[in-house]
Amino acid sequence: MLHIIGRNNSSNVQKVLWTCAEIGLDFERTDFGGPFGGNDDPEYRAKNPNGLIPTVEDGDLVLWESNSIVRYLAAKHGGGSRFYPADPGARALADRWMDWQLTVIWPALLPAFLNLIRTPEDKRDMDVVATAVAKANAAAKILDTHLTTNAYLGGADFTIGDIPVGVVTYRYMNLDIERPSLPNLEAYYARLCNRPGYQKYLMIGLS
Ligand SMILES: N[C@@H](CCC(=O)N[C@@H](CS)C(=O)NCC(=O)O)C(=O)O
Repeated sequence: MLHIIGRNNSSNVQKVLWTCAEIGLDFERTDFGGPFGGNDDPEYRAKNPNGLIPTVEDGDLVLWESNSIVRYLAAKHGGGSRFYPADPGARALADRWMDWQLTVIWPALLPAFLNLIRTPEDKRDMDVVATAVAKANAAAKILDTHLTTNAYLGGADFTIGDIPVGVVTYRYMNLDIERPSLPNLEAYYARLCNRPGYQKYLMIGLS
């Protein structure tokens, strides 16, 4: 059975948990990282030299990098389905949003998340938060525009492209920040909130 190593409030672990729910894959999970520690254990570093979570074990295969894990699980269990399109063009149109999540929207929002959720109030740097929110709002407008003509990021269907950005969308929508008017992104978020896997693994609050 697939073994997922990582605490369940980690955005990168949540990508993997939600993917398993979408493709109906059973797994076991071990709490790890954050308050659970273990990141620097030599045994863990041998599996994941970054010392970060998640790491997954699938038989003899040991894999890290959450988006690569999502692609692997989709290919193994959902290859050719609408979730992971076989057509290279259709796949790339979805896949690009996974890279965009890693390089654009999450680096923009992360400093706000860390300050507002993981830092005691008297130690927060609100200038850092303001800069992060401005960048995240700019990225969110790109999403909102894309969603004027697409129900999901890869087009009409829910795909792998929605997993990483959907995880960030939960954080963006639930942080106590000022957002511009984003009607298409709000409608998209409402669609995600109807998905059982999103309800189970994302809608658990921010911590
Ligand atoms: N690019 C990596 C980043 C992994 C990462 O930064 N994980 C964070 C949690 S979201 C982590 O391990 N933080 C230290 C910890 O939780 O102990 C991935 O996508 O898997």
